Amino acid sequence: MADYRQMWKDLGMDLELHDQLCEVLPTAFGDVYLSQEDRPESMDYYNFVVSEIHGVRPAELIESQKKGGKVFGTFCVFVPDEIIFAADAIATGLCGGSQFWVPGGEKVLPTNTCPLIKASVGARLEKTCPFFRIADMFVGETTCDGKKKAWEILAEDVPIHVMDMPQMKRQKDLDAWTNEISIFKNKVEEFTGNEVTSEKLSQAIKLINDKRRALKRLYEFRKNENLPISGKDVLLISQIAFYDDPTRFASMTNKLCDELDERVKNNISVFTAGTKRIMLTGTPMAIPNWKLHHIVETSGGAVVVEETCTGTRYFENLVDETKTIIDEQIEALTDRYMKINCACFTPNTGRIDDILRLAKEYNVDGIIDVNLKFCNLYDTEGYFVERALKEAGIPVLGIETDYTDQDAEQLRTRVGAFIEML
Ligand code: BJ8
Repeated sequence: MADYRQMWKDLGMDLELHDQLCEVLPTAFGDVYLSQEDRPESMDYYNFVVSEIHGVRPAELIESQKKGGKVFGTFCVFVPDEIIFAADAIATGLCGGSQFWVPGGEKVLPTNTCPLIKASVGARLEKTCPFFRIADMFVGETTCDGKKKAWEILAEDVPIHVMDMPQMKRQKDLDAWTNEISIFKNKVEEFTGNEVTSEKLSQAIKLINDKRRALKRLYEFRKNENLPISGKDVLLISQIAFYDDPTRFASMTNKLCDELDERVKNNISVFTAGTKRIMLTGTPMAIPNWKLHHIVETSGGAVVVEETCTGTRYFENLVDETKTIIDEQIEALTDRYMKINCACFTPNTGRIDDILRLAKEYNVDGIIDVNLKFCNLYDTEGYFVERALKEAGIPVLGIETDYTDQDAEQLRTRVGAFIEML
């Protein structure tokens, strides 16, 4: 990796602690990713992005700040990136996916908070992630109680704007979300000094839709009987989508898809015939959380689709590109975003419909309902998810886990037994 120490120092990072993180990541990546055989050559790009994860992209963000640009850090797929890019600013996902950051979060949060929240707060407060140092403003949302309260703690350290999420999807809730997007637009305009015009918003809608189209194209390959790419690799790509430059990301992902087209023509599969096709559903898997994919794919299974926010919920449904008046464009954003079925809504039956539809589309043999420890929303909703799957005759395994390796062996046994019986 190139030398970024000066940059990290200038960002006020804790270099000593950060060195510890830099030591473990390459080994973890090597074990999980580079050990795979016959990976598509175009994965080199994503390998490079990970190897320079705290270097290349942070340097680009700092470059844009030097030219007067602002960077917004986000934690939820409901925050409309389109508004941010339309104001000539940059959005970057900030969710923490490493156990390394959890103890830092536990210093200020109750232990029984989900690891995603603890890691995100720890990464900021312990000064060990450049993205958390660079973001000029954080954008939170009122999705779950843990996040809501965590924003108040983070707000003591960094400017934060919180979007008020409706809890239901009645017309008045959709109107409320349209209003929230308008408030957010005003905030972003004020903070950046740039107006979000309808032309700019049109361009940004197209920009983010292009990223969604690239991801959708990638996911289509996973419907094939012969799988030209592993689930682990697709997870990595989805995780990188949250912080890479959107134009470059779409172009690199389309390039990879061209290679996958060739693989499909030549019947190349990275799994042996008979490998069981597994869907994961549940809470998001923020980078570098590769735990369950790795266990599944080294236990006789292939992950073929994720009904998660680092999966289909991130890219399904496009924003209508035909609107040219700002109010209508904002309504189009509401239409698209309110189709995301997160467990923070009540009721959330749309998610069950999604899972059943995806199970058919991707021809899955079994589903693992995986939830981060202490996520009350997804854990409770698991009751309906697992019942619906049983009724549909689809085998399901419910799992609760965190970012530690403590349960890895036990999970391996349970996942192995589940795949065995499919
Ligand atoms: S739209 S899933 S990204 S809220 S896992 S922090 S819910 S306690 S991440 Fe999410 Fe938006 Fe929903 Fe998606 Fe809370 Fe649960 Fe933790 Fe969660």
